[in-house]
Amino acid sequence: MPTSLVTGGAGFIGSHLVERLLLRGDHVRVLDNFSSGHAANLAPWRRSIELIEGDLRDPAALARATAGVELVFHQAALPLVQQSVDDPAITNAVNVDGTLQLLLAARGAGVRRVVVASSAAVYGDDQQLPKHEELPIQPLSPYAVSKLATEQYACVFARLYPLEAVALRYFNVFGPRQDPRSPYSGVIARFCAAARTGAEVTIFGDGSQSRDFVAVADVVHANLLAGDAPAANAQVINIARGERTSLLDLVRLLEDLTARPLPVRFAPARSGDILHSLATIDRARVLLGFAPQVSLREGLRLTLEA
Ligand code: UD2
Repeated sequence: MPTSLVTGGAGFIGSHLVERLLLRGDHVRVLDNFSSGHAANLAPWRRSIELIEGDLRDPAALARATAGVELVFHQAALPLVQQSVDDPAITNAVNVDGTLQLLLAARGAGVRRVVVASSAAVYGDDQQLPKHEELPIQPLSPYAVSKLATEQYACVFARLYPLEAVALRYFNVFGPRQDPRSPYSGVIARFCAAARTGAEVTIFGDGSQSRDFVAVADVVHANLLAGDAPAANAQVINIARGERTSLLDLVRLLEDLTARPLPVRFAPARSGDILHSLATIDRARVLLGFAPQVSLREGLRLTLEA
């Protein structure tokens, strides 16, 4: 039974990865410092996994976490754009240095492949749509810089050393267990939480802005494919659904699913907000054999039910 390590396994995407890796029969180890992850996310599988409470900045924790591991799924990071603007040094220490230390530990432990999580944030607000991986990148926040460094370090390690690595550029991921409580939580987490109780939602701007929303189950599926696909080594790959949906359409879909109106308050657009985001997922199709399985409607239904 191969051992897979999920860093950030107590987080939203990480905990879904843990669940799927256990289902396919892997021995699963989690490294998490619970800075934004929650023990509750792992509760159903707590007895089936090895949990290391530790930090990416701690070489001893990384050595323990990577020992005997074949595959690493690196989801741990400081995820908030605004936090990175307020304190770039800590974002760099965790997301950049932490990733470098993890790659070094993985190399030292003889890990076969590391799959790292990057973000569509690296594209900045380039107006060209859809975003494909060859577009000029334009990070607009220290967070985006840290994700760019993450993917570049992964690819450089794959070229220099006997360690395979793949970087996945996630677009707007949504699904059960995404924390709706922070003001910076994803829009779907917030709108689904409101739709369950009939509470009001706030749309920043006129609601015509659109995103390429991808269900967490599809992101997990892409990770599993990226763990094995030979042609994916040293590549950066968009992970999205390849369709965009406006916030107004999102509200209509939620109203339809819950069979009741969702009250909307309009507020001024957030500064720094981009208008539209859409990915081309041709590279994921070709290199990973990836095809999204979960429609937005089905993904919303699952999120509402959770
Ligand atoms: C996503 C990522 C972020 C960063 C960024 C880079 C998520 C959750 N966030 O931010 O980490 O990578 O992309 O471009 O994936 N909105 C509302 N009402 C709300 C919440 C949001 O109108 O209550 C709007 C928001 O102003 C934006 C849109 O919804 O226009 C999507 O917001 P988001 O925070 O879900 O995601 P995004 O794309 O800004």
